[in-house]
Amino acid sequence: MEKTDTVLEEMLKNFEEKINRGDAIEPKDKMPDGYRKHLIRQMSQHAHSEVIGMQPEGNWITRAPSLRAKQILLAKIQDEGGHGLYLYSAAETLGISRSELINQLHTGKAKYSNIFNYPTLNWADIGAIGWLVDGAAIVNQVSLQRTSYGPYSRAMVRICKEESFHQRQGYEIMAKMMAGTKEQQEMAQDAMNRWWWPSLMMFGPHDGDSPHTGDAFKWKIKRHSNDELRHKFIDKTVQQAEVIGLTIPDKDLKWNEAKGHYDHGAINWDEFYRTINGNGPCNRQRLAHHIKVHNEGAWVREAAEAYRAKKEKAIFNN
Ligand code: BYC
Repeated sequence: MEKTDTVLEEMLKNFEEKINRGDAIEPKDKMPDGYRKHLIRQMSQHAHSEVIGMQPEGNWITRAPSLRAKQILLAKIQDEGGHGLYLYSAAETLGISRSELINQLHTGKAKYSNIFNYPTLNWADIGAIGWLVDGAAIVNQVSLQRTSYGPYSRAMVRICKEESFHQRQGYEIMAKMMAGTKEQQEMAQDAMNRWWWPSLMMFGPHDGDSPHTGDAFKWKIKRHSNDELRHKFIDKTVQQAEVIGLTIPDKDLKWNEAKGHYDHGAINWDEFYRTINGNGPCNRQRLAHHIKVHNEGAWVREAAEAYRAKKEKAIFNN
């Protein structure tokens, strides 16, 4: 018994030394259960967000205003599916199966980003998603490139390369609309008004109200706090909005010289918690669609598994 405790203490010491040196933790390394669970929660929610995030954009593939816009949107949505797959694979290295991860999504145990529970009402919303939502995601994901878990950090490097193209795709749509007719300008501003506040919520609750931040910093899973990243996003986005003539829908937005960033108005946290707890405008629709498509795709998974089993048998019988 005493020996087991000593072995456990030694394992924890090795883990903490690695974290403190800034070394990556790899799947075969010993890690505390809390670290493993924290990562499964965050990485699976990240993967679910990428895949559920395909739905609001997919709504506009058949109605894109030109062939060029349609090709670009298709490529972007396909990228999001790919990001989900890297992230599910990275989460699986922590010892949880893909089917369990999906089950947690379907039963409401695992969350996905608040932002994908809002509807895409018109083409300007596709611009707002690319510019604001991918813009917010990049700020968060650039920081996560230095997260302590190797497979997550490497997935982020790859994902960030694609996200910056997504952000430019959205900004281009908004810039074009702002250079267009009065109606187009109004559509762009209306989309901005609807997506701005939910985009700020993507960074999670304020630092003092964020229960997971303490452990996340201790284990170097997070490198910047929710508020630090939110400010970074606001500072760069305000300038981009000015360039194309959009107004940020926040009368309290003001440059704070002493702090070196913009102060912003109050975020509606009731709306945030309502949404992440399943009662946003589109939660039920998003989940029902995922469950339906997942069930319809069962035969593909069964066929792939049968093929794998046949191959394995052929290899081991020879
Ligand atoms: N939405 O203690 P906190 C994309 C939850 S997709 C929902 O601060 P943490 C794209 C949080 O989970 C990119 N829930 O947590 C795709 C926790 O609840 P639980 C998506 C949220 O983990 C398609 C509770 O609130 N990016 O780019 O330290 C098309 C307390 O929060 C949210 C990621 O997933 C939220 N926004 O920090 C276009 C980034 N915020 O789990 C674009 C990876 C908080 O105890 N994730 N909650 O039930 C992270 O970096 C961190 O998990 C967060 C939250 C910053 C989001």
